[in-house]
Amino acid sequence: MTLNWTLDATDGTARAGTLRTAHGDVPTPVFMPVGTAGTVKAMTADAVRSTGARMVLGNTYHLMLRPGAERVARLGGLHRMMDWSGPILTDSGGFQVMSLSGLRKMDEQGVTFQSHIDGSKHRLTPEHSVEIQRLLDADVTMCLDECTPFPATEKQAAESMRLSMRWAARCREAFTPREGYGLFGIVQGGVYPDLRAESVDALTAIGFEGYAVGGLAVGEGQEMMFSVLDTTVPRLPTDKARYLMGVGTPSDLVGAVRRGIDMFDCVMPTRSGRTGRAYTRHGMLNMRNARHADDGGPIDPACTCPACARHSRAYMHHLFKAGEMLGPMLLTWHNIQYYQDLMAELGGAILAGRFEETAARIDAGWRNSEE
Ligand code: PRF
Ligand code: ZN
Repeated sequence: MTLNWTLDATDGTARAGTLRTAHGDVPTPVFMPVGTAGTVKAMTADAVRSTGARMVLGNTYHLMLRPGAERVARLGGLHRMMDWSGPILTDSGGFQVMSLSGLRKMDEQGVTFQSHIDGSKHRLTPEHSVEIQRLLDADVTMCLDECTPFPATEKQAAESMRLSMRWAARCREAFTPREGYGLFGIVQGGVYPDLRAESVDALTAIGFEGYAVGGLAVGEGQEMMFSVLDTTVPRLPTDKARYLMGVGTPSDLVGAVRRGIDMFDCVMPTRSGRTGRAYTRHGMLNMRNARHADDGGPIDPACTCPACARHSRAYMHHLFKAGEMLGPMLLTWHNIQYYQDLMAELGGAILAGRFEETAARIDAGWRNSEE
């Protein structure tokens, strides 16, 4: 057996389930903090775990360039290297090549690109990406794909999606099944329902341990993203995990869980935390804002993280104004805690058959944000 996902409950089209991996079970819906370069930035692995996070994401692109996949393997794999004993999903590299590297060239075989670190030339093919993810020891390997840019004409989106589907078949061939490990296909097709449907059919004909929806949150807006999910998700197999890549805001997560998505990753909580922005049950706060300078209260009284349990908004404001590194550390912790609490709340609501009332309450908190 490879890795599997089982359904525990549904409420409307929202689902609660369990993902079973070589490094443990993960209740879904799940949010995976982003650990791009072998670290969830500003957090120790113990701190990440203490928020309730059960699974993290790593990146093929960054780790192949530095410290190198073979070296990670020699160091005992990514779990061992970063002291994360839970499951890890690694992205395949295609998306990061497009967003980060300099000169790059796509052809049928793969993608050639220049490192954003030192300009050196590298090549990634579907086979090579799968091999790197094996060396990293990823519980979930992602197929190499091309994230179709937005906007794209239907013809561009079709050609891009069909290339990703041919690559998906090659990834399936290159992946060696192992107990507790799995390969996920990635649906592309831009904002075009017929292309999304063709992509789902191509992937399900090949067969994967889970299905990701890619190519969203690239500028199309929430309404369009939800409309793509409305036509795409119902076509996906009901007995496999569904992962929405690189999404999103709390309101995106609520809307996507409502539409049957089980897994998420996003840099928002970590990246925002490093720049002073705090997610709370009452919207977003900017800790650099002068109105927090004398506020002795916590960021969010309902939060159990150390920033909220032991410190004031005034102290957080001071740390960011003074450029102290504890500011980003504490606020990253808080934001990951917020995302974990949000997902646990949604999961609990699905199990209790109260998804819609919980979703409405969470959405209401987001009507007044500082920025
Ligand atoms: N493909 C891959 N990784 C991704 C995306 C994608 O389309 C996205 C799109 N939001 C984020 N990360 N491989
Ligand atoms: Zn907190």
